[in-house]
Amino acid sequence: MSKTKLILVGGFLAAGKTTMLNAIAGRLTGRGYTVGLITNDQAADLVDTAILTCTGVEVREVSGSCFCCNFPGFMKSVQSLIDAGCDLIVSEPVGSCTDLSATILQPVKDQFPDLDLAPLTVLVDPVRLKEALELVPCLTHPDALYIVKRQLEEADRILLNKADTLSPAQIEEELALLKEHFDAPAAAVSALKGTAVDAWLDDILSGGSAGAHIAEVDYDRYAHGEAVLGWLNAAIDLSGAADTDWNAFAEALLAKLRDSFRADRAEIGHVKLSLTCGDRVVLGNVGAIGAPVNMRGDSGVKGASAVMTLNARVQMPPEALQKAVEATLPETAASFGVAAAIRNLKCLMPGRPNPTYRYQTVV
Ligand SMILES: Nc1nc2c(ncn2[C@@H]2O[C@H](COP(=O)(O)OP(=O)(O)OP(=O)(O)O)[C@@H](O)[C@H]2O)c(=O)[nH]1
Ligand SMILES: [Mg+2]
Repeated sequence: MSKTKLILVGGFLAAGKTTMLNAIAGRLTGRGYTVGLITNDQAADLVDTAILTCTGVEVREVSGSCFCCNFPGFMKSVQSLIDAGCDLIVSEPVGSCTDLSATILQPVKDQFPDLDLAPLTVLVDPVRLKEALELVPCLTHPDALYIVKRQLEEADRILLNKADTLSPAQIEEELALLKEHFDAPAAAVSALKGTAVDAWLDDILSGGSAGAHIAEVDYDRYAHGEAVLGWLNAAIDLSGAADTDWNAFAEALLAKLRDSFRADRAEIGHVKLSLTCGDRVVLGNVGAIGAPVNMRGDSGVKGASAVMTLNARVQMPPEALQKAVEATLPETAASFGVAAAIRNLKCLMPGRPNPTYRYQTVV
């Protein structure tokens, strides 16, 4: 019997991990694999799980802790997907996590030799790369950018994502920067358009060592890089008139949240929502205070009630983040004649990473 393949797709917040998992689920099914996906977050109510469930493949969620700090929980999800018949599993670690080679890949190689681990792929956003290399001014905290650099250092493969937003000359420039600063082979892709995604899959599915590098990580800086981010997950029940325009509501809420964070000069890691009305789903997100709101999913979604999941990772204390959401939500709701009832809300500052395992050497 052939081994189950396990692929980890890392990268900082909003780098495009979930978009990539969404893009490859169908491609891998088309290649004959039975695919399973795993999402991960510090708290429950995940927009990513809602997005990936739409792919139709099996999805598991590890929430309440990152994979590295809950290795048994991660492996339980892997086993559950194997039990469900999956022979290829793709997992997305939390975007603010690094040191995955030491805390996930080495333990998997050591303790689960029956898994065929693919090279660790790390996605990077072109703007974030320039921020991390201090080539552009930014509001992102240097310790958050420290995490971005460690992610790229430990990668077996780097994907410069969102290549569709760059000119050929800009792609060349960014690939040259990656080559100059990091060891792993890098390629430009667009998870959104599917460009160069099959070539990357061909590469990582054909073998190659996984977890070949362990980065030197200063856990004080790493912990601080995570702690500068407030982290909010909420489930919210919405009700209004029978013809409430939920696409417009979602877009207005995200724009208002972004504007409120911009006024506070609190850089956004990622703010995203999914809104379900009957069997239709509205998706939206914003990845920086200077960025436009992106809307995806179904259009023309109207109805009397909806359920919304909201995830926000913003560079501000959790109390301030919660206050901003609790002020913005009723304002937007009122302007649409909507009643918003928060059913579940968790707002936290990620705790110091405390991995289950941290291997010092490559297995
Ligand atoms: N133009 C463009 N946008 C992309 C691409 N890939 C992802 N995006 C956009 O980037 C934003 C973030 O994408 P996600 O896939 O949610 O990013 P993520 O890394 O999973 O984010 P977290 O789970 O919050 O860490 C979304 O608006 C995506 O549509 C791409 O190849 N091109
Ligand atoms: Mg994601």
